[in-house]
Amino acid sequence: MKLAGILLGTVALIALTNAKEQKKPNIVFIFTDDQDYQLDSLNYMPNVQKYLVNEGTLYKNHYATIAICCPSRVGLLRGQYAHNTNITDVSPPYGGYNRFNTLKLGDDYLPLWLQKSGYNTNYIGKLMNQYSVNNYNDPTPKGFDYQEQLVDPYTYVYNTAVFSVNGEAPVYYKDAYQTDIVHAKTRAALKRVQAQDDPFFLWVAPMAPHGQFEIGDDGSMKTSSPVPAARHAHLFKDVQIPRTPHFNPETQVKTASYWKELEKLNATLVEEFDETYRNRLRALQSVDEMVGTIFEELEKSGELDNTFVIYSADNGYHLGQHRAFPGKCTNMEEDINVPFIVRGPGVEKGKTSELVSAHHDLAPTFVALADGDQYIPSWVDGGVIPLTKALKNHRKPVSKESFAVEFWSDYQMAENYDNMQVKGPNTYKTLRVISEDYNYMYAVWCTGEHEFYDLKKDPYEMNNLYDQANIQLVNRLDALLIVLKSCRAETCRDPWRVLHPTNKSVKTLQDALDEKYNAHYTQFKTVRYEECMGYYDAANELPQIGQHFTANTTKRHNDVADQYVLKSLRKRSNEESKFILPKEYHDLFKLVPESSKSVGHAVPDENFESHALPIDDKLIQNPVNWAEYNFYGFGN
Ligand SMILES: *[C@@H]1O[C@H](CO)[C@@H](O)[C@H](O)[C@H]1NC(C)=O
Ligand SMILES: *[C@@H]1O[C@H](CO)[C@@H](O)[C@H](O)[C@H]1NC(C)=O
Ligand SMILES: *[C@@H]1O[C@H](CO)[C@@H](O)[C@H](O)[C@H]1NC(C)=O
Ligand SMILES: CC(=O)N[C@H]1CO[C@H](CO)[C@@H](O)[C@@H]1O
Repeated sequence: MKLAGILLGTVALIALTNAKEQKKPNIVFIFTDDQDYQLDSLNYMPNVQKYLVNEGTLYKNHYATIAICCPSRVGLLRGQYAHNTNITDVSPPYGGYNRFNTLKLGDDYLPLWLQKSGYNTNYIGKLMNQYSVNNYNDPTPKGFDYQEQLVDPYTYVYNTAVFSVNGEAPVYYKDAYQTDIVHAKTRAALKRVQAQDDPFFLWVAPMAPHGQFEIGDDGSMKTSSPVPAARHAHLFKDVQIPRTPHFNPETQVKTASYWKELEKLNATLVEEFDETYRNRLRALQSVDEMVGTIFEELEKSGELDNTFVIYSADNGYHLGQHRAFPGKCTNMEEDINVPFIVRGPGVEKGKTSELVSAHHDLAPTFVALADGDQYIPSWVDGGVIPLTKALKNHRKPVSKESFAVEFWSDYQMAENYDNMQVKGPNTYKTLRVISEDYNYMYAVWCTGEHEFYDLKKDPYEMNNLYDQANIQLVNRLDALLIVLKSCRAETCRDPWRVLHPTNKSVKTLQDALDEKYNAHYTQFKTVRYEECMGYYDAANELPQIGQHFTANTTKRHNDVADQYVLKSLRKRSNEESKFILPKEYHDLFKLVPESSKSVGHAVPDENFESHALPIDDKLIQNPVNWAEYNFYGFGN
């Protein structure tokens, strides 16, 4: 008895000592807005290269499963697909901060799970659309020990930095460059959290390289190129958008309704797009400097070796590929494949990984790093990305090689070009399957049109093989899409369990292609929409899991009713495309003054917070429905 007691005591003591020595790792998450992976933006970021790519692992196959800000961010915060959060747009009624709260999504999400895991949680920068001067404390976002968010309608104005700190009335920083304030706040946050005992989670979300928001003298709202800090405005004069085969092609090879009417871009537009591309790279320089500061601070405090630093973006971006005007929201690689770089204890250095992962995997992965698996609700769709050896055998791994990408919209959002927002429906389900042996993109549009690209042979999506592809392959892809477009929790991580309930060894497309399953795959209904809708109604998106069997058939389905496409094509008239902000609202907007001189010459010093000024109370007291005037019409 006595001996056992002593032994137990010793074990407890050893456990205690170990716990003290092995402080849980810190997590710093750098998250940009609209940054591409495909168009080489990372190559223009020397600190990202030096501290992250060279010292960590670059994951080439990491994806956003919906290519627009609010739905992507909420999906990430919750570890879910958009079809499970039902935040499918940037603004009301199908998206935005108010809906996020009405649906109670902020009552059970990443920051709360990390707090339960013992973390001091911090947020700096853009949280999500419609978090504004009117609802910043209605409610204050839950789960953050310290938070400093950008507020609308100033979020996308580079030279007007307006933040709410811990749910207090917003303040602004006169004549300051927004990314530099995010930078200065990040430096201050690192000093603050490193002085504490608890491990910390710091999410830094600069708005760059998102487009700039502007109100014309007549009250018209529009976006334009990002505005670089003054010190970076001269850079990259000779740089151009990569002239890949799908950049503004001579013939339009993408034939789905969304694409087929796009005209070849003239030289003036191409030059404008190139300048936007350069301004994106310039705006990213301030982010890159901040990355440098983050590593210097971590090094100084001795925390670097016990910190995971992760870099990503909410969604990608395209400029001119397949003749598209600048923007996001499509299912092509430029919009969905995002930067994902990880450095930290146990992460391989200087490595490039082909592992497939998606944004809904990040929350469970961060919580696994924080040793808090028990706080991950069972409804979470994502799995744990094997960033380290310790995470390799996690009992909830990521989906092995496949995921779905989805979108719901009635029109294209061409940024900077309001009058080009004319094409009808942008509602689709896309399947991506990526392994060493194959790399497929398969899409079903609400119009009934299909796309199928073999990205191993055709990385630029130039050759839609849907009509020629082996029907046995198409069968499998469509069946897999049935599951992933409606999956929840476990079925998102292992969709094959739904398709092969009695054979657990079918784990990949390769396994399922075995010809002994040919008959099996004739039994499935095919993915289709009842009609083109701009939001998620489950009854419109067929078939649902559980009702996916039909009479045997091997037909290819391409029931594009041209008539139907035309019926739902919603051209914006010129009149409709001009949204004029009434003068009284424009005057409210001007209550935070524009900078009076050129800004962005240097990152502010440590005393910058003493320059914060309160915003006029009239702004807070007069709610404006900015969405009504097209504030979010560019995917802001
Ligand atoms: C280029 O195309 C745009 C959009 O169609 C048009 O507004 C513009 O006038 C064209 N410019 C030239 C020089 O043709
Ligand atoms: C189960 O699937 C595996 C992998 O495709 C296959 O080798 C095996 O024969 C299947 N078993 C049955 C009973 O169909
Ligand atoms: C998603 O939200 C819309 C609009 O509020 C609603 O009509 C729809 O039924 C919801 N979808 C699901 C699957 O709950
Ligand atoms: C739903 C249905 O009728 N399924 C049948 C399709 O054909 C296979 C054999 O070819 C049968 O086993 C299924 O029952």
